[in-house]
Amino acid sequence: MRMKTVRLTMAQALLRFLDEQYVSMDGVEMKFVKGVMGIFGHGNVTGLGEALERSAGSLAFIQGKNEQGMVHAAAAFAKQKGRRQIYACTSSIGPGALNMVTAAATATVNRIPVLLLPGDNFACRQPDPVLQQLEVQADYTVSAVDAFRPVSRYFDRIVRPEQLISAAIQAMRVLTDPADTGAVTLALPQDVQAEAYDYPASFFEKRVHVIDRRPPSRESVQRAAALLAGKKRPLIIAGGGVHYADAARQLAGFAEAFGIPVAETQAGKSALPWNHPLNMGAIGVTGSLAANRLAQEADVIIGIGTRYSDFTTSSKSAFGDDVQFVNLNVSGFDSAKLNGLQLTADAREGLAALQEELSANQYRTGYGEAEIRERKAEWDREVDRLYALEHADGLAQTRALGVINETLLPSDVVVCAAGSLPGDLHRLWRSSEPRTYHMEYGFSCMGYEISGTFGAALAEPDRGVYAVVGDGSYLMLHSELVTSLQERRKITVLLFDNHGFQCIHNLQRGHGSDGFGNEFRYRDAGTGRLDGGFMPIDFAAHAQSMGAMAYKASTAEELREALLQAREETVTTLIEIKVVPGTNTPGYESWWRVEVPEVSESDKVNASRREMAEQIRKARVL
Ligand SMILES: Cc1ncc(C[n+]2csc(CCOP(=O)(O)OP(=O)(O)O)c2C)c(N)n1
Ligand SMILES: [Mg+2]
Repeated sequence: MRMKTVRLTMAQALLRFLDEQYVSMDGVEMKFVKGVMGIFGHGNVTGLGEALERSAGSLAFIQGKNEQGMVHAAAAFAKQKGRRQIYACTSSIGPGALNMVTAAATATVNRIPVLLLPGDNFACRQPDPVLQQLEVQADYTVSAVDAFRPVSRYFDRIVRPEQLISAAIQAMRVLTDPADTGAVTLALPQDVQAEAYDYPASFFEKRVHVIDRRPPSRESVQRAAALLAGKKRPLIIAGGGVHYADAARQLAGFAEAFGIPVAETQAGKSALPWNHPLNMGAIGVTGSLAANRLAQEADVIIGIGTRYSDFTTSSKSAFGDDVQFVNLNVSGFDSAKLNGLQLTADAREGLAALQEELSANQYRTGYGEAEIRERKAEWDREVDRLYALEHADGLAQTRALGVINETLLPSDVVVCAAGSLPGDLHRLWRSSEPRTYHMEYGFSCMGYEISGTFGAALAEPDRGVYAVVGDGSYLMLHSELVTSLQERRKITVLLFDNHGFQCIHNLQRGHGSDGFGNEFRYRDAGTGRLDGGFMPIDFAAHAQSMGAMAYKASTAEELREALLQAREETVTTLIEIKVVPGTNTPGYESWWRVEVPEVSESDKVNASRREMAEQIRKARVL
């Protein structure tokens, strides 16, 4: 009997395959690929472009405006969907492809699935060099697309149409793997996209990929419980894995069962509501005083679904000398960090098993009756103070955030990534529901904010979705704002205008500099440097010129009013918020290692170097 086949081009076959992929988690099935985002060029328009035009099945097409922004949007969509649905992204060759690399890395660092389909040079080589071909003279097998290798969890180049079969199946394996997911790149040479093949019909049958909940081993649970048995001051650090495993409720139950305080990373924030009695708030460089002090005093840290970035560990200075770590993580790579006891498992499964074991052992912490309550109350008062802060020169950033927090609905989603706002939001934002705090802080990639907000809005048609973005990030990449208008998918952009890259300006001045090259000032004719007056940039007019609604606010009252108006708007809306530079939150007993010169003409730099050396002595290396 002859195998049934379907004659399609490689690009047509790829789309037909993608349209038949489903995931299932806890018995709930979901279509995996929602659609394709793309920008066409000669490297994909007649291949994948033709397939999208004529045979995309149920896959939606969204036109990107900048390849980086488009991939950020796709990643944010997947993140907001709990990694259970994606958009694929197609680009041309050369610059179009390379524009996706930064966003590919952002997705991979954050463990978010995105499928990238960059066009590639002709496999047949007949027209070489095709327009935009990188001619690598020493190794002709290398093309621009090889730049995706280090930022991809899976990379493949389809130089014959039948290679698609194994590549597509491997791509799906990685995209749906809870531990190993990230960017998956299938490089598609222009000629091969258009080449036909008799694909087996079974390749296009519906496939359901089960996202397994990896259970912990009996032995590792017992060892973790034994380690915890003698510990009196445990602290839980909740990371993004809590959200991806839908383990927020399990986490609350676990913490409550034993009275263990919880601190949240950027990715873990909103796992517990802000006013949960055991939620001590943010941990690390951008942490709260309550969480950072408890971390210093902890005898054991229970890390759940965290990568332990330097921002979480305050460059490994957040903890006391004798602390031990129990690391519950679905990724063995992460559970091995900080010399911890490795409890490699799904967060929900691991928490359930550990809770059972600790209950059987009648585990108790040594925290005093009122201790946790008082520390939390002290921090809440500090947030209240910063939310109410009045400033002689105008609106303080922390006050603006207070107004926004009080005015937004509890179900609204805030999206942010870089600048001073992630630190302020981590410390101050009061989230009431899981997944309403969408922070990209694995790569902290400027440009994610507006693109990501558009992607999150695609995933959340029934909620308000807000970009919280600095003027610097806005200037760097705002192109998908136009796509949000095109798709009639409203986003609200809260643009904080503080005249520059102010978090870096702060960082610089905190390490011996007088300030250099970070503010949006004119070049001064006298000094020859960028220390003239601030540049007046009308962000509201800029957004309006693209078709958005726009408001301006420079007082708390104007901001509240603008937010209420913006809520009523049906199209993408920007609020330009003028804040006083440098009115972001300070650090709370934390340290971030930034390397200061060993020799300098400046006494301030030399003093900063000595301080750094002192801090390094106190930090752990392991
Ligand atoms: C793509 C990218 N380039 C550079 C940086 C380094 N960086 C981090 S924050 C920042 C300045 C951000 O300025 P703005 O968005 O205005 O925020 P502010 O700090 O003023 O609140 C820079 C340059 C980065 N994170 N991402
Ligand atoms: Mg700024």
